[in-house]
Amino acid sequence: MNKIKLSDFDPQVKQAIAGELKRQEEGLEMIPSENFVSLAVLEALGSVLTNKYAEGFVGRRYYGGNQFTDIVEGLAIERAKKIFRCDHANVQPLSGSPMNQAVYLAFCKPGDTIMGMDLSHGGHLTHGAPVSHMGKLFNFVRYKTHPENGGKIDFDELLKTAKEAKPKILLCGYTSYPRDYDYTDFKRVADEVGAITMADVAHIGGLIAGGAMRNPFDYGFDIVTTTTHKTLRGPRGGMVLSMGKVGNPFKEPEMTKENIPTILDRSVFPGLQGGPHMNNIAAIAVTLQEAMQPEFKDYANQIIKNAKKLAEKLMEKNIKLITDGTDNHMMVADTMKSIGIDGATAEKTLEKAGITVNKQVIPDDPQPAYKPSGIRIGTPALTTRGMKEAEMEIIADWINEALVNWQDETKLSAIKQNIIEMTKKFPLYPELCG
Ligand code: DSN
Repeated sequence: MNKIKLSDFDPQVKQAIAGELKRQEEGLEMIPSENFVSLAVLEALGSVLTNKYAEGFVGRRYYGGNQFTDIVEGLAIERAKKIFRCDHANVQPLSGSPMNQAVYLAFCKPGDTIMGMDLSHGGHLTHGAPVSHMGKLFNFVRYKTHPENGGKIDFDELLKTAKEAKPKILLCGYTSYPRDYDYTDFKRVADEVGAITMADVAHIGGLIAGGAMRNPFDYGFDIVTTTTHKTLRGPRGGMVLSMGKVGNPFKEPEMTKENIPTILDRSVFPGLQGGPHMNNIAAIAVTLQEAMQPEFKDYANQIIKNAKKLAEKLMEKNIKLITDGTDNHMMVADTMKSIGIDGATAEKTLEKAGITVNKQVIPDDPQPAYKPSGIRIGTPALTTRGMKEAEMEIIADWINEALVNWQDETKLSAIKQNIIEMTKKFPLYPELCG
């Protein structure tokens, strides 16, 4: 076995990791789907649990030697159930896409209909974008929002479409939508057409866990999926949460609503995945323990306060935001309309100034996806560093100044220097530096 330290054995990888740590330390991370995990989460992720095969479920594995993996997976499941107030949690999905795929494949046959939000209006690739495998396998019927009307969904229209389409699953959830959903209306429509209700809260899972946004289970939803690495602030992973009776996953259950948890378990394994990543599941257990602490509530609420302040200040500077504001942790800015530059140029410009965002399509974007009209901006990672409204006001100034002066390299470098100074006051991992 190689017993040499990473720095001696593979300095190239060691240096790349050090470079990434410095980049994270010295920049403003404002991609809404990114965050910084704690050292406890990193410790679990880098643990010997990565060595273990654990195909199967707690107490029912296909391999021996799983007494400790059973402990960590059991803890993750119980904590997830408590936080999200549901009957069952499957914590094995490797990330966001497989977690959603596991749900579709559990209840739908090829060609069956699922309704989800249009990609350019905020839906995710796995919500049926035609370029995704899911979009090809199933008949996705996409609904849209009214971005100039506060981003609302017209539920009379949705009901009419649902009656015609007869979806097996009515899915709500988003990846670039700055508003909350009306779960009551979704449930009403789903009940009228006999569809399963599914909410993909990948982005806002941490906001729900911290009580800062509503929990779809409180509105009678059947299934909720969430990633663990966004606002929930854990390792990369996914969870499928559900209501119903948990049965033996090795026995094929009847296709009833009551059996949803067992049907989902079987869909994740052996349906879709093999061995779960147990080091990741241990890190998810730690993440959920963190999410149960009282300070996590403050964190979740502060993310939204920061986003609202940032949105308000950007709009004051005439930066056009889709739906004119935000209810959650993110905003989508139409840089084409506001400054006359596309999202790819805006993303590059901000990167030169030390701010990381991502280019983003806006509803019914006339621009191509690789050069869309906007950018997506979020506050979870900066909130983890301890930044509050006062910092958001300064950052709004820098974002605006950088975008307006996108061709002025001197100005962009000056902003970057200011950002490096600011970030020193909000150290990320002091224990890992120096
Ligand atoms: N890539 C994630 C995001 O940035 O929102 C979704 O998969």
